[in-house]
Amino acid sequence: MILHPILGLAFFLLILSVTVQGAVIEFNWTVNYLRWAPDCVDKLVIAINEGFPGPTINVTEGDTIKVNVLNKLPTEGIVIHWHGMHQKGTPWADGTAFVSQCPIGPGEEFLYEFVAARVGTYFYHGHHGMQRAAGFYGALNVHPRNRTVEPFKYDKEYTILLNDWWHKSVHEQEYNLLADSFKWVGEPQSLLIGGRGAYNCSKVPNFPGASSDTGDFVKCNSSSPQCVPFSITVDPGKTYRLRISSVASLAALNFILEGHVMTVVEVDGHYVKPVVVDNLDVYSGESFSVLFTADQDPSRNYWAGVNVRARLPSTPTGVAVLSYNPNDPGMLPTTPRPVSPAWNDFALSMSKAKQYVAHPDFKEPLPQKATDRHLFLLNLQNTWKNGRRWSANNISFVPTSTPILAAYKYNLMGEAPASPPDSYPTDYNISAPPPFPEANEGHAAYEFNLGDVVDVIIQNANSLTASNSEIHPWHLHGHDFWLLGYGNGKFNVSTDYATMDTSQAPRRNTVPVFPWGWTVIRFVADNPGLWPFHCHIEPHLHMGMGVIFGEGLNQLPDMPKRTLGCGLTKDNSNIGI
Ligand SMILES: *[C@@H]1O[C@H](CO)[C@@H](O)[C@H](O)[C@H]1NC(C)=O
Ligand SMILES: *[C@@H]1O[C@H](CO)[C@@H](O)[C@H](O)[C@H]1NC(C)=O
Ligand SMILES: *[C@@H]1O[C@H](CO)[C@@H](O)[C@H](O)[C@H]1NC(C)=O
Ligand SMILES: *[C@@H]1O[C@H](CO)[C@@H](O)[C@H](O)[C@H]1NC(C)=O
Ligand SMILES: *[C@@H]1O[C@H](CO)[C@@H](O)[C@H](O)[C@H]1NC(C)=O
Ligand SMILES: *[C@@H]1O[C@H](CO)[C@@H](O)[C@H](O)[C@H]1NC(C)=O
Ligand SMILES: *[C@@H]1O[C@H](CO)[C@@H](O)[C@H](O)[C@H]1NC(C)=O
Ligand SMILES: *[C@@H]1O[C@H](CO)[C@@H](O)[C@H](O)[C@H]1NC(C)=O
Ligand SMILES: [Cu+2]
Repeated sequence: MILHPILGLAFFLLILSVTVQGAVIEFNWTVNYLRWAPDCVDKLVIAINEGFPGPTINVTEGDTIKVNVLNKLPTEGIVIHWHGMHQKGTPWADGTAFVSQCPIGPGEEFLYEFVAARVGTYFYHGHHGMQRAAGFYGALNVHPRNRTVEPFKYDKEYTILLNDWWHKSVHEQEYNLLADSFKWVGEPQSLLIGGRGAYNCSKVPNFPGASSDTGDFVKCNSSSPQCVPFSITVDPGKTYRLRISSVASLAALNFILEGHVMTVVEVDGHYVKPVVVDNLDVYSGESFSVLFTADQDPSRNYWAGVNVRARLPSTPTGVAVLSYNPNDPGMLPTTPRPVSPAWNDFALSMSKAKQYVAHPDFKEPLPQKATDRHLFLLNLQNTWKNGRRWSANNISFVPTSTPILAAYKYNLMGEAPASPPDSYPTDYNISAPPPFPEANEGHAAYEFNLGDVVDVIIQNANSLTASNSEIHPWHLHGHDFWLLGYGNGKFNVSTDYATMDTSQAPRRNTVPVFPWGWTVIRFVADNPGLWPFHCHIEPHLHMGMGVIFGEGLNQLPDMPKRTLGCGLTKDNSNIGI
């Protein structure tokens, strides 16, 4: 076709404008409980459109995502957080209960509408109480308009979510964690790949002759089609992209493809300098793309496996099948299940995490200096009456019944709350349990002006248990930050900046802090809104391990009325409508 030059130009501009605007992709979701047996044990899961895990969303960068959510849970409110989406101009659509909106009540509908601005591997999940741990999650892939711009090639892709799984109800877990008689959730019963695991039914009490009279009847059926291992089918010689995210409630996971090396090419939606690995640490909240080539003996199948690291594991390896056998794709390998590196080799954990740096062709310039402030956030485990909490700078986050975004937008915070502290006592000994372990409760935001460049130093410390410190993956809403570095011990501003090579700083939305160590991130406060920054471990967040960053507080966009109606926003005169 030969186009008239001017018409041709018009045609080109038309295409360009379509490209920039993107399409509107609409979904209608009904959220309800579903009896399901992800690991062969029958349980109630929070399902979307009667499916578990929730549907994978595939859109193209620049598309507008519209999700109509109908909450059919009989007695609970819900919200959906779009993990990794920046929500620029739509902070109300971030999907955090009592931060960005009122929960969607039983029987109510809600419309999320936002732009999937950046390419990458993401996911979505419930962000009210611990509903994510009840199975309320799914994958969200944002594809490039033109695949040839990606710095790698592959033939086909699979998307898999990794998760840990408990048989105890999430309500009981939530209650136990905050009760005066604190009770920990313990280690997971199973690990799921693609929503599937396999509990050993012989371990279920009284099975198979169990009766419900004792009240602890558990139905476990190892032949249930719901717990057939996920299968990744391959053609010999082809290259595959696996999009992997961890929606784990607690566990730090390690992913392995038996007999195959993987090349990590994307972390949290950003291309990284390719790294070849034998196994992959995946912390809750992180997303990776890895490439692998089906270059092994095609006469048999291989395991994909996932193990717990960073806590003494007591959960069997979760498995999927890497299948070269199109006739019987589920045929289980006869080889031993994959083994991961020692759970407590934290030096290895840190060196693995340090491997991921920005891809040289996709580096985004790092603001050279923090212009606003250095925020030192001390991770602390605290006592609370007879119970337990976690805190950041000694404040344990407790939301109120008024969404914080609305509270700032409509001046409902009441008496100006004391700003949370920027630091912690300089003589604090991070190697010893807190000498005065009480914390204070709070929900005030750290306030930033638009354009501020902020460095956050997340400082890990000993928990209440002697000689114990845990990994915490911290996730920032509304942004990607630059990851400046990791280190051991107490961060020293005058000496430790020099130890960090920031020339290839990757951008991320989630980053771990290692035991007794520190992690430094930098971000630009360029997104008017109220953005949680929190540990992605569900029980830790539930116990208060998070803060709120408030940006451009005098330029907050209007919130649709449907996000309001709880707490002080029940009174229309408060919000001027
Ligand atoms: C969603 O539901 C509305 C109202 O019933 C309907 O008009 C629309 O076509 C549906 N969209 C999709 C994608 O199913
Ligand atoms: C995609 O990008 C490649 C390389 O940049 C270019 O040659 C090709 O024309 C592009 N395709 C489209 C449909 O824009
Ligand atoms: C989305 O893409 C994944 C591969 O990454 C694929 O498995 C899935 O079927 C796709 N889902 C839809 C609804 O297109
Ligand atoms: C399952 O549990 C039973 C009872 O504890 C044990 O004898 C058996 O070896 C277990 N099977 C596997 C595959 O671990
Ligand atoms: C276990 O599941 C299989 C497959 O759905 C079914 O045929 C069988 O009846 C189930 N067993 C029990 C005890 O429910
Ligand atoms: C910090 O605590 C550790 C562990 O209790 C102890 O060995 C060390 O001496 C303490 N350091 C200081 C400076 O008090
Ligand atoms: C935390 O606050 C409590 C109660 O106000 C206080 O006793 C304790 O010293 C504080 N700890 C730190 C590390 O600031
Ligand atoms: C930081 O390191 C410098 C140089 O070694 C030292 O003088 C200073 O005391 C250290 N500061 C802290 C808070 O440890
Ligand atoms: Cu944590």
